[in-house]
Amino acid sequence: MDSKVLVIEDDVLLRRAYDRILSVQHSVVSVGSCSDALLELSRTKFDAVISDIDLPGQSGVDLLRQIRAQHQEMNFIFITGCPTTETAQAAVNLGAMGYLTKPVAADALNKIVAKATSASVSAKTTLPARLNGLTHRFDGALEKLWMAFQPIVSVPERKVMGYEALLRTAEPSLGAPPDFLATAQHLGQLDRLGRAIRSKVSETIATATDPDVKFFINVHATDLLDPQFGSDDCPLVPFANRIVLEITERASLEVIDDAHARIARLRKRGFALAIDDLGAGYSGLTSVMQLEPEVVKLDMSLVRGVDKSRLQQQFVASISRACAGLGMVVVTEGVETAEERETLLALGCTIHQGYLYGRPSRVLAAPTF
Ligand code: G
Ligand code: MN
Repeated sequence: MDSKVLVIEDDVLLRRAYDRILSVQHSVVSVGSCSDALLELSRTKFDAVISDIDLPGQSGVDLLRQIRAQHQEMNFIFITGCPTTETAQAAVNLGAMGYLTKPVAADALNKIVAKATSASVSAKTTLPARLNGLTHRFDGALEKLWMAFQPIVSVPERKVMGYEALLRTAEPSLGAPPDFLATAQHLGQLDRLGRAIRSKVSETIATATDPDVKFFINVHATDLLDPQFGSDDCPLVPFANRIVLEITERASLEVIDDAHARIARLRKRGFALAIDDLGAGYSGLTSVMQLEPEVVKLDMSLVRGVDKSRLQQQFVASISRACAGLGMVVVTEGVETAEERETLLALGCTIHQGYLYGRPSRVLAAPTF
């Protein structure tokens, strides 16, 4: 009994039933929520995961997507009460091994779990072959990479001040950008991905004639380590004075040797700097103070429902006042409703980004006001 199986099912009776059936041949851990599942996965190496699709607060498909980001090779089996083609499609795209419909018969469950756990055991011996498959998918995703552009607007002037470039790929199994990034990291291919992004973005900037329209590009902490980035071979360099590099507040710059010196070199070449996702948690305002960016982007968690929360209003007002006082431009991200727009304007935040003005799109689309 050396195979380990994680069962995720919020219905206590079903959970006990699966546990009982599977415990005969496997060592089983069963949990009732996504957060407990993620906790168990961080502690133990499982050979297979069986998950209900309808979980409280989150769909099993989203959970699988999240787990895939950390555990590329995990064998997944879904159980659902009401099968739809969308969930089936999503499950297949994410590489789920099987799909059972409720009520689940004991022998069907045993059979599919046996298949999953033996796949895991053989994977241990044929890891290079499996990595080959992943590499192949990653190469496909890179080939089918494209960039979406979302407008950033000055609301009082009804003017576009820039576009944020966002990663996309037409390869379905890596369609979610976090999965694509995690796979690049897993395969040690972040440099290749970063270079492909920079090359694609530069093609679009070359077509944009207005020099006042800036391009905001997300920079992964490890991009800073790529010698090509900011060198004469970097396709963004000719456009540097129209580019704002977004460094997320979550990026742990401390792990990068001389990150600050590397950022200083990029600025010397003419790039501006933005702190992304400010207020999403993590290191707080310290990175802003240290990097003195030209732009700060307030995270959408501060914007969502800002019209209804006095606490959020206070946060947004005080952070943006402090940043503006230091000469930084404040962008509020994820503005979706007219109420959020009006509240932000009343708080003095005039530069907005969000679905209210435009979704990310292949072309440099004009925003709606
Ligand atoms: O972490 P970063 O700020 O770079 O993430 C930007 C992400 O936010 C993109 O994936 C983009 O599609 C998404 N996004 C942009 N505007 C909105 C919005 O108004 N609402 C929501 N929910 N997401 C948005
Ligand atoms: Mn961003």
